[in-house]
Amino acid sequence: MKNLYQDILASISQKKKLLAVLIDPDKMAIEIASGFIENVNKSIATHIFIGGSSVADNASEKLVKEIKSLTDLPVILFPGDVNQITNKADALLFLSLISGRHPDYLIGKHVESISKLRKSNLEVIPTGYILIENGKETSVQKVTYTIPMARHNIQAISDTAKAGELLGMKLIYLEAGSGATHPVSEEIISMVKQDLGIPLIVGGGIRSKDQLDKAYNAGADMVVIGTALELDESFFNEL
Ligand code: 1GP
Repeated sequence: MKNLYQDILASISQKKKLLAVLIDPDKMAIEIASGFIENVNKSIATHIFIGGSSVADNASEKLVKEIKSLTDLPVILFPGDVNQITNKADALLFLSLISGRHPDYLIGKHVESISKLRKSNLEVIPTGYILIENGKETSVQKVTYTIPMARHNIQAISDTAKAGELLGMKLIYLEAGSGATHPVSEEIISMVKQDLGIPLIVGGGIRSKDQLDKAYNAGADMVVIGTALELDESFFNEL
């Protein structure tokens, strides 16, 4: 069986930068998936993430199944809730919202998901998920009733990421939120990265090649782009 986490580590040690295209099953109709995935396949994308804040039961499974038939790229679940977990994907980001203090998103949903995970052969990748204030309220904030971390309090963000690593998490995801006004700043990315021994994912509000390069140069190992590609597929060409 493939080990996607080991592949991520190997790519990073070869100084390769990774790009995940995020697809929200709530926003992508199955009928248009094939045209979109054709563009993903031709692009520099290395991974496909599937997930959203609130997705109808079975929508995630149907979309993952369709996408798996259209691409060889690894398909990783980035679920907003337990109902988005499907065995049809390759791996699952087992997200713990460590920027917040809501027990459901720190451990509760994880316990709820175990009966599903016991029966699946998904690769489970524990991921510390850190929501950072971006200028407007995001859906993660609304759904989880948690407060994002203040942008200016970089030390606290870095301490939170390090605590996640020391708790045994294998990835840290700095999230500005889908459609964020301000992506996570280079200053935050670089300070978090300096002190981190595990791969760093950055996402939220990245809309240009310049912003993508800045995130990479500041230390992001993987960048996630959703909204910009959803709204305008010609952005694939720019990338
Ligand atoms: C959201 O980080 C991802 O969870 C991607 O954000 O949709 O703004 O690209 P965008």
